[in-house]
Amino acid sequence: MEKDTKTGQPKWEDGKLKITAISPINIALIKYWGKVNEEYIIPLNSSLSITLSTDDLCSTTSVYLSDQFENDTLTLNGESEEFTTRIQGMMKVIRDQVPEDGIEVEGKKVTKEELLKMHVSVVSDNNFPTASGVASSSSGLSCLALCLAKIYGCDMDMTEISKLARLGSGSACRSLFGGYVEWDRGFDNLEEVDSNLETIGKNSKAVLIQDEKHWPDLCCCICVADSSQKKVSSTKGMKTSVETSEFLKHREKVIVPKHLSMIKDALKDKDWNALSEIIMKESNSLHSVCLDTYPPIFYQNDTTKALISMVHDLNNNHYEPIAAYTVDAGANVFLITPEKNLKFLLNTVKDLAGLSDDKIKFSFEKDVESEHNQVDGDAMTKIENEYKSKINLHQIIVTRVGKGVTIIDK
Ligand code: 2P0
Repeated sequence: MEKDTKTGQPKWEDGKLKITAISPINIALIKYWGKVNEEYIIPLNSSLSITLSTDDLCSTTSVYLSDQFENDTLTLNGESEEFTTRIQGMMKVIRDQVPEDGIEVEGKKVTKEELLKMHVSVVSDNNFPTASGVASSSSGLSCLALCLAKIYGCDMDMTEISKLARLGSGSACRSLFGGYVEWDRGFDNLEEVDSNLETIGKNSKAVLIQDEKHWPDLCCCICVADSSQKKVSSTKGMKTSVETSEFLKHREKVIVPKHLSMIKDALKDKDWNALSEIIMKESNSLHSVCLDTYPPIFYQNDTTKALISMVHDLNNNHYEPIAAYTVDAGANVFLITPEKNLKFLLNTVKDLAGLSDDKIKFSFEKDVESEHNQVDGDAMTKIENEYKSKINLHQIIVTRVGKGVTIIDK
């Protein structure tokens, strides 16, 4: 079992205990869709994601403990929010694991009884707009899980903390590690689930497949699409899929095991040809399940579809794939590409969408080599004619693979 390498400790601030962490979002390359148990948040299938750099998108969460607080509070992006049942569940797990002899912070002892009497205040902010539709649950809940484990002095490594994050939101467990991370569902056969829930709850966890240094040049352009569609939340959407989609059963039995095994090989070998194909087929498989759900769920809009077709056209006109697309429970398109293609890809999408420079967030632009001409002129003219008026974007956020959740000194 890997040991916890995050050394940050809580401190005192105005008589309150405090700890702060920053956490990345992760984008699933093998998608989590469906639960076999809602209470323990046990997924129908294992999934695998790329962790994106906190330099570009992150949640910053501070947890305070004090006997001066009258109740537990949660503030998200400056707004007061209810403590959800899921967060209360996380608190219970943590409070059950407080060490018998309490904790010592900056030379001052706090007994277990004192810790348990204190109320908690959670303050969390994202450095990206909620309106972007980029899901923040993976960063927010992973951040909270690490802060809670640390402030209560629990003896938990990152694997254990991933199980706690999972109880807050399934996909959050994958943000505990950087690089390429699997959420192992925790069981082999569906038949064993009902009678073994507690054991499976202990086995369902994040596993580091390759860290961020293994394949550091994979980048991601997050194409934030205009979407006026009514949004079906992932939690609700995946529940309806479990209840109604026959195709989801095939996905669990056949497609996901195959894609998982292939993607691990592709990552190990840094095989971009193989990786890009699996990423795109997986995304298409998720949205096929959504269409097979009754009533169907439509997350993709015309922009999403145009970007998907455009990627295939670009890839068909190059000796190797230029980019891979992946789409979650929304219209946004995540374009994954090796760094050598990044500027060409970004400029192509930016021009097709008619975006001005102020709509592009690209923090590491100066570290990236300038654009190479990837696709010949005739093919580019065709692509421009085909997609010019079909791509409507709010903004593009450029990022790359990065580290997992980290305690910071704040
Ligand atoms: C994923 N998604 O693997 C998939 C792909 C959306 C599409 O995980 O109910 O917010 O909190 O466990 O984690 C979104 O689902 O759902 C999600 P809950 P979550 O990233």
